[in-house]
Amino acid sequence: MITLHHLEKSQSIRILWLLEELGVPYEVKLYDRDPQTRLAPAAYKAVSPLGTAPVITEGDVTLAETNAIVDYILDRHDDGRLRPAPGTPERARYLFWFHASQGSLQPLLTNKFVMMAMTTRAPFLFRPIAKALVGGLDKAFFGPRLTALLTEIETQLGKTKWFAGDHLTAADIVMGYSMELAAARAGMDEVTYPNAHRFLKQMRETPSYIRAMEKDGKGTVLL
Ligand SMILES: N[C@@H](CCC(=O)N[C@@H](CS)C(=O)NCC(=O)O)C(=O)O
Repeated sequence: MITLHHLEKSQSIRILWLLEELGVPYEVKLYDRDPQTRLAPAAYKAVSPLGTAPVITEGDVTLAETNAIVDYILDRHDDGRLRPAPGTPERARYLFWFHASQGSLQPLLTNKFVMMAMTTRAPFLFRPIAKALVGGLDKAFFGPRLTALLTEIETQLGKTKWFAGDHLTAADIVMGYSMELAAARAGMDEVTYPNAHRFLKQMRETPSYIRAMEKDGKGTVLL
């Protein structure tokens, strides 16, 4: 049986949602973040090869990296519902959003968050320098890339109910966490991005997502 090692307020929520959506038998072990560093605790790092969440174990297999875990689970437990078949119009959209989530959006959001934390945690005298540096990086690199992605998200969700089409797929499951993060911390507001917020509402009302959130018990985004 799959064991999901679930770190609170982390990307691991996607795996919990996926397992609930598939109705696969699984076990979940809950871990709190280290109260000081807000990183994964030592017990978690002992399980995860990269020290990061999510990670699953099943028999001799230990697997980290969100999208590797999603594909591993889908390979065994999905009949094609959550991963559109090759050759269908949904397939290209599915592949794009499934990979854009972990290849582009999530790294941009994580880097932005780390940079913001740097400005508040830097020693007092260095804070103005840190702020100027981070502001410059954001203006030249992170800001434009993030805006381009959020604009593309808004356009896509203006055309289709879910990211790949009319039905929920694993692309929505991986995008979901990043969308919550973008709304909470990266300026994806309801006025500029109404379709994105329509997606978030729809996701939060999905029964399998509600069940995952109940098992998680903490809420998704680290603030
Ligand atoms: N690319 C990795 C990123 C994993 C990652 O950075 N996870 C964060 C949780 S949102 C984490 O483990 N943070 C705690 C830590 O670094 O100790 C994936 O998709 O699994």
